[in-house]
Amino acid sequence: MMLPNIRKIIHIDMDAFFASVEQRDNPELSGKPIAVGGLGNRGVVAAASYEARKYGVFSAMPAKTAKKKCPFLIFVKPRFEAYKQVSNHIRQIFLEYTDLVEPLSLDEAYLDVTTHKKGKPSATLIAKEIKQRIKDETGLTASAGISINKFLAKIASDYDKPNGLFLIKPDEAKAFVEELPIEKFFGIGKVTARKMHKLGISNGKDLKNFTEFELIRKFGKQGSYYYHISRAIDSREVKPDRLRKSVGAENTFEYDIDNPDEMKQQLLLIAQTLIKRIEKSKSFGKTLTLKIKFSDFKQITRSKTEKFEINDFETLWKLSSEIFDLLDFTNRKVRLLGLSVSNLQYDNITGQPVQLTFNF
Ligand code: DCP
Ligand code: CA
Ligand code: CA
Repeated sequence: MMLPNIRKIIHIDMDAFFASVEQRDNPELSGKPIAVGGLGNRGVVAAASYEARKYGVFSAMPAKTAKKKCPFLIFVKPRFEAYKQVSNHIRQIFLEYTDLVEPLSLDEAYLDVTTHKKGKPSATLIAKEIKQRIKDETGLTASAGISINKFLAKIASDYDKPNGLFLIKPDEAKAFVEELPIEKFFGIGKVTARKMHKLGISNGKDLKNFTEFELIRKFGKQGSYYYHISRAIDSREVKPDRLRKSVGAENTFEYDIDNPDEMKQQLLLIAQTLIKRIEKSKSFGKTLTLKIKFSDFKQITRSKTEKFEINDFETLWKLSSEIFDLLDFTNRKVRLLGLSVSNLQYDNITGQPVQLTFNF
């Protein structure tokens, strides 16, 4: 008899990544509430140690707020080289078990261990061993999730954090998703969650009351994804070496635009979409590129690189305007405008110029 085609997917994510590296390398910081980043007057917290989280300090929080919540909070300057080094190290460990390793950012990756290189009897044992090796070789802890697909593995790694190991077994998967609050679904942000609550959807089970057609009508392309994950189905493969290189937004207009003010108005809408995507995917880059396609389909791009990651709307819009205002549109009509941010913080991990285009 053929065995059912069930995949074994592990998702590994480092605990309080930047903060843990800083605590490891500076024993004075260990056991203390620290925040990496947050320096400068518009700074935000990149990573908070678990000690700091007890006070309600979290990633992406403005430094000012963090300081109010935890007056003794120690701010530490990020050292990306150190994080990249750990990132490469854990990746080498992953690759000893399988070639199917897909990093999502510096500190996390999916591994497909359906077939693997080590002759281990179970995916859970592999995950345990990987966690132990990360601990022994880097001094840091990671959390692992194990299940039958990416969606469930990712949720599982978050379930038992920090230093977690959580398995969602094949025969438990459906029941697990039914109970899962939609806020915990990877790919459902705050806005979508609110919209779902209005429709009476608060967990996976509620989602199943809607047909795929209804969900697509209400949520666009993502509707189909929601339909399937609410049934614990996620057929996305683990794609080795794929890492987002840029994040962008663009719009092709219904008619060609010749008025620069109108173009700028459209650009503002695109920038608003882009900042949401930047925040959602945590893809903070230093280079902003404006793409313009003219009515004759000729295309130009203009870029500008900052010293810092572009992580707020004000900066994004200021840069976009600076690039746009330098252009001359005399006698030209525009059919498409686009903005993208590249030169991402996570760039160097693979060296592969692959552009990811998944939508969540
Ligand atoms: N990061 C960042 N800015 C953010 C979020 C994260 O610079 N808004 C960086 C710092 C984090 C690292 O990416 O340490 C990994 O992000 P995670 O979301 O995985 O968060 P942590 O690893 O810090 O914590 P957790 O233990 O919850 O995974
Ligand atoms: Ca992490
Ligand atoms: Ca992560």
